[in-house]
Amino acid sequence: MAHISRGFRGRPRREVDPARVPPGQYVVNDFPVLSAGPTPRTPLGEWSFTIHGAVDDPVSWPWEEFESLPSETFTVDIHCVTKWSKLDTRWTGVSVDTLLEGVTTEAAYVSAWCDGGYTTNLALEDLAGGRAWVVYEYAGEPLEPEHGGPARLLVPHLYFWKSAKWIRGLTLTLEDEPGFWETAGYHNRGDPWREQRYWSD
Ligand SMILES: Nc1nc2c(c(=O)[nH]1)N[C@H]1C(S)=C(S)[C@@H](COP(=O)(O)O)O[C@H]1N2
Ligand SMILES: [Mo]
Repeated sequence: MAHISRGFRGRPRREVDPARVPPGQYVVNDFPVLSAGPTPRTPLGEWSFTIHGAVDDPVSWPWEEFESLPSETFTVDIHCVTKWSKLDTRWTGVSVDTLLEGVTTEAAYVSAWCDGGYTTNLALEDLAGGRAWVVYEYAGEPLEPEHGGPARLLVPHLYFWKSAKWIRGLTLTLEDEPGFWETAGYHNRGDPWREQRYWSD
């Protein structure tokens, strides 16, 4: 009689709730690195985070001040347009709501800019309401340079290219200004649940 063994072929995979996986995506356990260029390494002493553009008063925090802003630790799922999704990723950082608290603006759009020159555009609405953060810790450790350290934008409800690594600031704008991938043909908003991958979607 055959002995049915559950086997020891590596760690058992956790059951994935299909309702958590957007259309066309598959779940990965590793954390792929996707960068359009080399990894910048800006010393913390030269790092600051700036909000400017169509605002009454621009604001800027050097690293030590940024780090002491009220932070949140939270667990979210992330979805890359190249079709991998990673569930239950844990981050620590500052909510964009907190960063925008003192900011008066007529702007409806934001361009996130980074060391290295990458940009991505978002509706201000998509950064507000507790759905976007500037994070500096992943899984309880300082964010690795390859994944955007010292700090990256995290907008988990949109495809991961909107989560700009090595972020240094937000420019608030009256008109929407497509960023690096958006100019190259990717969707302007990138909602994974609507599978908004390319312009034509
Ligand atoms: N500055 C910058 N941010 C970036 C990118 C980049 O090339 N440069 N790539 C984007 C893309 S396409 C993805 S999928 C994620 C990848 O993040 P990861 O390398 O931490 O997985 O970062 C996004 N943010
Ligand atoms: Mo991506």
